[in-house]
This record gives sequence, C-alpha cells and structure tokens, in this order.
Amino acid sequence: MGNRCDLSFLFSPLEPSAVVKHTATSVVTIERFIIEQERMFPDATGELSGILYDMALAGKMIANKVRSAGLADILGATSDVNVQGEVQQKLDVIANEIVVKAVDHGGRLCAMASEEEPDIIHIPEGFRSGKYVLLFDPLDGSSNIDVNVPVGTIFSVFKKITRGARGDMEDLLQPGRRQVAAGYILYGSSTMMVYTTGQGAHGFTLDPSIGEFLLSHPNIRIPEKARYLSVNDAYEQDWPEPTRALMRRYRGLDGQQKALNVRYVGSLVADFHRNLLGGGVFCYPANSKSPRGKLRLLYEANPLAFIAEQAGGAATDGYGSILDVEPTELHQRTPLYIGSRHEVGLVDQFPLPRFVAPGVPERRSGHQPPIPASAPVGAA
Ligand code: AHM
Ligand code: MG
Repeated sequence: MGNRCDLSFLFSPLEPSAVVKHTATSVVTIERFIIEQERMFPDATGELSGILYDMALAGKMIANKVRSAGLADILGATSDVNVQGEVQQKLDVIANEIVVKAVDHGGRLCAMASEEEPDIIHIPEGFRSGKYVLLFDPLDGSSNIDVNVPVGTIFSVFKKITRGARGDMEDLLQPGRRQVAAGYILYGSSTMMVYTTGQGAHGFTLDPSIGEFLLSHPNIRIPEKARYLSVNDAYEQDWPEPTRALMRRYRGLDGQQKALNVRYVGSLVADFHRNLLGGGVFCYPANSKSPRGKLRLLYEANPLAFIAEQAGGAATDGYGSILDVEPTELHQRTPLYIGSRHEVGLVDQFPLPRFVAPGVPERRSGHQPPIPASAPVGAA
C-alpha cells in the first residue's frame, strides 16, 4: 500500500475482505482511516470521529490493564454487584471508569449508559454537552478474566434526538437501526478494534511497539458459508422444543444440512469475532430460567448486530432483526442469534415462543404478534 491518502477503494462494499500488509514506512493508522472516511461526508463536524478516537484510546488503556491483571492485584471480584445482580469484577469497575473518563469531557456526548451502572450517566457539570450518546459494555465476558480468556469492550453511538441541552433517557432508548457508529475492542492474543459507521465494518490491530491501532481487516465480509455454531448447550434442558429443533438443524442431526463445528468461548466478543471472520452463528436463546435471554440489547446485541449487517451478516431475536427492536429500558435483555446470513435466517423456520413482560407491550414495527405474557416460555 502506498503513502497516498486515497483509501476510497477500501470503502466499496463490493471489495472483498483482505488483510492489509504494512511496510516499515507505510501504515494506515485508525486515525488516518477515520479521517479518510469522514472526508466522504462534507458536512461532518469531526465529533463522531472524536468519539471513535476516544474509544480507541480507552481500548488501549483497558488492554494495558487486562495484560497486566495477573500482576497488579486487579483480578477477582469486588464486594459489589451491578444492576443486573451480577458480582462486579475489579476490572469491570476499572474498565467502566476508563471509558467514562475517556469520553466525558470532549463536548461530543450529552449522555451515556453502561452495563455496569444503574442509570443514565450525565456529562459532569462544567463540561460541554454534545450531540451524541454512547452506550457501552466496558468489559464483556468479565467472568473469564481470572482464567486469562479473551474479553472485550462493546460500544454503540446514537445521535441525540431530544431538544434539551443535556441528554435524556429518550436519547438512549432508540432502536439499533438508528445507530451512527458501533464497535468492539477484543483483548485477545492481540488487541483488535472493529467498528462501523455504516460504511462497512473495518478491523484494526494494535501494534504494541508503537501503541497504534493499524488497519488490518478493511471491509470485513462474514463468510456466507458458516463453519461454527457458538451456543451454551448446558441450557438445553431449559430450552423450548423449537429452540432444541433449531440446534439439531445446526448440528446436522435432522439430516437437513452438514453439521457446524461447535466453538464456545463464553465471551461474546471473542465468539462473535471468530464467527465474523470464519463464518458461523452465535446463539443465546431465551430459556425457562432466563425467558428474555441473558444478553443486553443496548450494550451487546445492537452494536454487534450493526457490525454483522455491515459485514453482510444478520442478527435476530427470533422475531425480526435486532436492529428493529424499540427498547423500553436501559438494561433490557434479548435473545440473540447473530452471524452468517443463512444460519441466522434458519431461525425463522422455527416458531420460537416469545416472552412479554406483563404490562409492557413489545414494540416493533411490522412483525408477528407476541404470545401473551401468561404463556409459559416453552409454549409454541
Ligand atoms: P457479562 O456482560 O456479564 O460478561 O455477560 C455476558 C457474557 C457474554 O460475553 C457471553 O456470551 C455470555 O455472557 C456467556 O453466558 P453463559 O455463561 O450463560 O453461557
Ligand atoms: Mg456484557
């Protein structure tokens, strides 16, 4: 790749995935790439780009903590539980603080929400309020930290829609289809950041020798031919029959297709990333103990769904695209089936029962009506 700045060929949706080779004197940093993308929009103010740089910086800082966690007495649990009733790991708390502090003062955001905090996070008095909101899971898969398994940060950005000076709950509760950017940082054998602003999904690998994310995977396209199934089948006994039948399909047990290979890390970002590059489907179905599933719509499902769609894949909760769900609460959970388009499409062939909380209408435009709340999750 030469030194000229025209990277427009990387943004063509028709360009196949390729791994970029850098030379000693020519590299494409994440900053350069973001600037090039921004140039395609003459009205862009640079604020969204600024949020992406801030997240890249936060990712580098968290990577640093994750790398040295075993040495620095930051492994293990705190004495606190988060809003979901889960024990907070020390690194959850540290990662949450790193993200908040990386973005709260730039004048680009008007509010935030984190999986680790119960309520809306306002921009502190004294800092300028901007036109975007950020929702994030600071350290997904954190129960794996103590055993040195990859973890990740996931984020989602929307434009402010309310009129007031500061951000509101309404700004945070928007359907995923309105995301203007989303991404994740995977702390694996190398640290990678993958993001989209709706112009394809692009991956960057952290070069630790210079401390920069370098473009390594432009225009990621999820392989059409899936290789992997990622699901925790310890829950099989709690799945309704249609879910079991769907899993039998993926495993080739009903004779309708070749069996997928099963790979489950138990860290969503790691499982998603492997399937994004290698082809596959990640499933976290609802079950009788978690009738709305486990994963969070706003911090996990939405951003990854945006990236999946931009890479040619899909994501559903079993009733329609994840991106069309209209959220009603910050920490809303959702079933999730995400990855290669064909495998995600198979979900439609299995009539999964739907859980609706009493008194809370499930809102989504143009999809099948829900089963009433009184119906058990196992009822078709
Ligand atoms: P977390 O946000 O508390 O870390 O929980 C989310 C994680 C995902 O990374 C992963 O896919 C899932 O929980 C694993 O759950 P389970 O152990 O039930 O399979
Ligand atoms: Mg999480």
